[in-house]
Amino acid sequence: MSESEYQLYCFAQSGNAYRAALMLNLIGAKWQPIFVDYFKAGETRTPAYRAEVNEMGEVPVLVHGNKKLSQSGVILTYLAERSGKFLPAGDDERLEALRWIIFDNQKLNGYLGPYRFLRNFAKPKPDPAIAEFFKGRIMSSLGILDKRLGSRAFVLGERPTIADVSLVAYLYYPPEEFGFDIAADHKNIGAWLGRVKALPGWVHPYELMPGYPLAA
Ligand SMILES: N[C@@H](CCC(=O)N[C@@H](CS)C(=O)NCC(=O)O)C(=O)O
Repeated sequence: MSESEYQLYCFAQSGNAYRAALMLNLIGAKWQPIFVDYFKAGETRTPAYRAEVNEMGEVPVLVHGNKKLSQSGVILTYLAERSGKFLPAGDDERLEALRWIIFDNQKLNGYLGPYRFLRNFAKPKPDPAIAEFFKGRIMSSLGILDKRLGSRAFVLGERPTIADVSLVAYLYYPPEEFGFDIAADHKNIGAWLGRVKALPGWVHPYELMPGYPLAA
């Protein structure tokens, strides 16, 4: 029996998993990672993973006792409700957090993650027109987030919530992996990333989750 209260299926290159790993750290939970060999073994695509871990074939998956939760937005909600930390206050904030988490999953990190994958890991390299289309969507969404953060310290207001933990997903990975510098090009996002980074328990994704650097 593990001494950790939580286990998290994850790997270092996954910004989707980083949301859950970061949240566990920020709330001071006792947790341990379970490494998923996504790149070499294609573990998320195996019948065993889909039967025993997640029928959706994705990380992150949070294990808590008999519970197995997937979808980072669900995991963030679960951990916020259990810990009382980063929890939106009241019905209006709860819906507002959900609105930003869905926007993030679909439009911001939902494109940024696959864009980074295509640029750094995909074989064969993608058609440049596809990468350009993704980049256009990403820049539009970054602009929306940057404008939002122009008038508040965190996504919902003056206090960090799960909306922030979701939205930082891929944003701390090195600029070379994207071919553009998100923090430098979007000043409000840059300042907000600094504020999230200053929260007790913050750790970079490559240090927080196993599997970096990639084995040759
Ligand atoms: N919306 C999901 C996205 C999860 C996701 O796409 N995870 C990727 C890794 S970064 C994955 O496991 N992909 C598996 C596959 O495509 O085979 C979440 O936020 O949890």
